[in-house]
Amino acid sequence: MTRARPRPVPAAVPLRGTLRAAARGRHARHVLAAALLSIAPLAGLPGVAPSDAAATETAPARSTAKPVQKPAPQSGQQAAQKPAQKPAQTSSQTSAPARSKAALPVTQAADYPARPEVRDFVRDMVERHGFDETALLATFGRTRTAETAIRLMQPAAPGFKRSWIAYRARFVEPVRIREGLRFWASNADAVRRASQRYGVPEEILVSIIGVETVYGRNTGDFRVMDALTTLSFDYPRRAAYFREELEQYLLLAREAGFDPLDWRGSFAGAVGLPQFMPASIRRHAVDFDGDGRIDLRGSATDAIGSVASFLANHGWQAGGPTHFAATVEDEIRARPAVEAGIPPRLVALELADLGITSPQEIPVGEKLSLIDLPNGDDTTHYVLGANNFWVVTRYNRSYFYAMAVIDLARALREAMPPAQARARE
Ligand SMILES: [Ca+2]
Repeated sequence: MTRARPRPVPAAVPLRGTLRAAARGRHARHVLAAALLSIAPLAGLPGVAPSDAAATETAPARSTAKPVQKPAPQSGQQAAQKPAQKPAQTSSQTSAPARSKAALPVTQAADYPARPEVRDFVRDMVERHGFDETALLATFGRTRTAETAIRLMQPAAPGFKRSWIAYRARFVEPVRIREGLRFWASNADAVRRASQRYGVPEEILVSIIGVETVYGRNTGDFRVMDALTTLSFDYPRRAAYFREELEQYLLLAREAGFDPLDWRGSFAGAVGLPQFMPASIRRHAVDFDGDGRIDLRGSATDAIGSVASFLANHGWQAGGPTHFAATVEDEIRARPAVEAGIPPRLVALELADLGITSPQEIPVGEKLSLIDLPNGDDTTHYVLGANNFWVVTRYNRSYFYAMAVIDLARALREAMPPAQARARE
């Protein structure tokens, strides 16, 4: 019998626990850095982001995915871990954190214009989008191979055991809660306006930006052009996805009038406070501060509005639940529900047939999915994901990620109700 309800939010996650988690983690260095961030909040160490390693393995049937925000890893369902990133200054930050060695991408010279597949790509951009062939080849001539990006894209080592508790502790932690409250208070109008316009709770918007970049501190130090080109042409497993993103990025650069080599982002090419991939910028980002341009790197207001727009465009139901507590009688009997994947498809009666119930009242007809949150060799936690849980996984396909966003949101909400946030403004 396993019973899992969202764990109560600890008042403070002990640093030591985070360090222990770091020692276990595949991206130990980054976790460690995040832990250190709580000692020296402005030291500029890279944050940790959801890792596919921490989140995958089960639940294969996730094929109904709409375009995702983050590149899904090789297994096809869980999003890539986020890169080691460089802190960036944003309008909401008063201090500019120092650079960290750990966050610096390692690159090497490459002769991309000489490669036939790159020339094919360029020719295609010329034919379909009217790019200047010589100019685009020159851009590729200045592009370097981001070796770190390839390394960070590697899937988890076989035998790696995910731990939801360790993963959660990286995100629902004192620095993000403290900085989240600060960000919420100093952007109270934008957060409220975005919530009202798009129907997404304020704390979810604040939480996502915290999980992604610790409110702009860790937006990435990779040249986006290097990252996307490397993953398009030197990482075959994800080449199709990244070539699309590279195409979108070049279109974006042309539309917005910047040099593609100027922008920095994550190892996967995600940009700004909310870490949008180029296709998502073009499709979902909004100019929410009304200055006539979309700026996810410098405008917290644009970032907030864009996160809300993204979630609304992916089907967020205003006022709807994210999840319910689950009681699983027998894990083997419940297995078909886990294997059915994240998309909510099962109603309470169908779940009951598999020995899955909830201590909470579930509305009749509510479609749910059974989310398993393993803890290494310890007891697996379960929740019942509703539509809005699914929508968060469109931002990053990892359901560990989605649950962490939801739990951090709850911690933020409990720590500061919006009325208080407004009063503090
Ligand atoms: Ca703007």
